Amino acid sequence: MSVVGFDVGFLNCYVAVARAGGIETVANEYSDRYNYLFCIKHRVLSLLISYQVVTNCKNTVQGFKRFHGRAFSDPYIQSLKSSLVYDLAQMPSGTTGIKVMYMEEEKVFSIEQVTAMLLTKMKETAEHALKKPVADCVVSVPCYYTDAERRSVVDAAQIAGLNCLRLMNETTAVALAYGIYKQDLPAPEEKPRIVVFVDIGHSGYQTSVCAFNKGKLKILATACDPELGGKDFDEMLVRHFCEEFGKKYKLDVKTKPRALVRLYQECEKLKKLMSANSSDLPLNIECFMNDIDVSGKLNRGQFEEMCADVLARVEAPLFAYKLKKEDIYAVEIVGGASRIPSVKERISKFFGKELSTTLNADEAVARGCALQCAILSPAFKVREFSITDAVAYPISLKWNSAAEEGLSDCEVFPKNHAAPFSKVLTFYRREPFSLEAYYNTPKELPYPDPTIGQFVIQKVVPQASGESSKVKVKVRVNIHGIFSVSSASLVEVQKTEEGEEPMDTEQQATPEKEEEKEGNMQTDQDETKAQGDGQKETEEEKTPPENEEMEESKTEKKSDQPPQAKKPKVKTKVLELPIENSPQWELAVDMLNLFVENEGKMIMQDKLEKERNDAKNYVEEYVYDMRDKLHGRLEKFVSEADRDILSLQLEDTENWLYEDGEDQPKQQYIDKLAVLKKLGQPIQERYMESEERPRAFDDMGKQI
Ligand code: ATP
Ligand code: K
Ligand code: MG
Repeated sequence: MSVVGFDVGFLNCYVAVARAGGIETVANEYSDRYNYLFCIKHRVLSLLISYQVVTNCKNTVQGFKRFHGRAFSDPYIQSLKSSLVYDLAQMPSGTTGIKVMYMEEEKVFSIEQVTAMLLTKMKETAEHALKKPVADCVVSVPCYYTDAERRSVVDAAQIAGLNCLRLMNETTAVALAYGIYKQDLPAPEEKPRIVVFVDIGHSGYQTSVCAFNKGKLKILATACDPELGGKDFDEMLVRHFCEEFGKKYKLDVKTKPRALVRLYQECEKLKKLMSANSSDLPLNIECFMNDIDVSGKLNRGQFEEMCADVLARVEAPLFAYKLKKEDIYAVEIVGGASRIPSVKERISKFFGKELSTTLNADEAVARGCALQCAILSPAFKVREFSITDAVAYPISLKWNSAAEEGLSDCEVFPKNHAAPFSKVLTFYRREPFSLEAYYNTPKELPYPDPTIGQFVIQKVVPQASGESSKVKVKVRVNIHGIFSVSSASLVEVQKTEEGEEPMDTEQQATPEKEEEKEGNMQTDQDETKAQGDGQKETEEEKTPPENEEMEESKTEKKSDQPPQAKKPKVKTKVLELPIENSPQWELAVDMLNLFVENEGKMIMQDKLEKERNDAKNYVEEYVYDMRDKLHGRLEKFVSEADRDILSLQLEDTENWLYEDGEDQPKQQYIDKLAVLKKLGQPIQERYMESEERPRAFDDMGKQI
């Protein structure tokens, strides 16, 4: 059982693990920071330093977080295509893929595969820290992610061999990291403590209003701008310097991808410097384009002026909240771009409150995810804490109405409805029928397609009497925030002998129900009680629908009405109905399996590549080490002639490493090393022997 949280950011990723001492974020092998840039060339997915990004930019993928669950033809994808340094391609299913060179072959990887590659790397980082295999985890997603985006990330986790216990909304993760250690939260029956959480990262801006009581948190509302983040400030700076360098040096930066990548990097650095400094700051790039060195300068005042339009968008989503200043206990802000002074100012002014920055702005999401994983893991003891999230966009169902001719629809989950949550709807049908789920506020969606999916309720048959059957359909938003039609059942009425006690007591037939409107939501079944304990939630899913129970409670109410005996006794039987689920952009099972298999192969290949690289490094290390020592402590133990031979060999090998030997199979390096060692080993042995001799003598002395 592993307890791991992954913050899959647009630019920066963080891994948090639970250890005996509590939750901690762990660094990858290259740096204390994660970066989303990675190179697929050999898939030794390394954290790349700037020049590598520039020199291998076509194979260096980044910023693909928003490609999940989208058609290649999606206007968002199409509009981004020209500004990306790597190529995109259409998958056979119509979704988005990324075209790169892998093992010297051109390959198109689906977005799920690319995110899986990243998760594989993050998984290795966690395994390295925990010194054991990792499977169970919680993965973060922006709270504005739609159904298709979420399903795509769940698939990516599966491809990476992870068991994602929950996709956690980023601000909810932050809320958990904030609340779980607080000792002074109001008692359950008291007025909750209201805290606003803001996460402004590189690509997106998310805010949520959260109510805390002892042992629980409930997200009351969310408001976001999926297109506002640090990148927009970079964009303004890049635009500014492109213009300036155009005038000053007659350079058309936009025509040279490599130059543009460098300019983005330098502008991001400048932006960060400006957060701490309001005076003039320089921007210098050597050999920028056509061998020209460029330079410019900027101060915070000028920066804020050129970013006025971007800054104006900070308040916009917040107007959705009808909060009074005195109701808010704190406004806690995280995310890299929350460090921009003018961003902070705007938010602070809007709420009329000083901002609170008690959490680590970079690590809070990953920590929250690890905490949620710990709560869901039966193997880990943590304080009970229940988490209720909110539905991001209102979800409706529509269907062909049997009675009314034409389409009927009904909103099943309004915006900000509690999640996870299940509801039961009742239909009266003689034959199979289909439901279409969709987001009913397409304008609010950061996504062009409001369709969630088609769900066909199969094997519906009329009653023996020829009447329509009562069909109960359970719809739910699950722990990942994903909508589904989770079960359907048909209530078969079987008349029994009058006066006979029904054996498997279901409920009394209630003729007046036939008049009920189709799609009537009969009972809400609150799943939030099951929160805070993953086991319970999973068990609940396995048991048959709670229809009987809920019906029974209805029958109980009816029993208040006296003349019950006059009704004929009836027996009913509940039949489970199969459902054909076709969520939008769903990854077909055979494709998913193929991707899982391919990821496994690539992991094996990574291992081979790592061994190959290690073998190469050993040669390199040996060359440098021996060269130093031949003129140092080994000097006395080698004849001049032998030393010259070995020196020449070392030099040849070094040259070879930089030329033909740069990219060779592992065995070549092993052989090279063997040749060198054949010459070097005897020298080292003579040296060791002379070192050991006096010490052996010493030891003997001690024994006496
Ligand atoms: P997202 O949440 O959108 O998926 P992310 O989680 O990768 O993205 P963060 O790591 O929270 O994003 O933030 C990265 C952004 O914050 C970058 O645009 C970075 O330039 C910016 N940033 C980091 N530090 C500072 C700073 N000191 N001043 C200004 N901006 C900063
Ligand atoms: K992050
Ligand atoms: Mg983030």
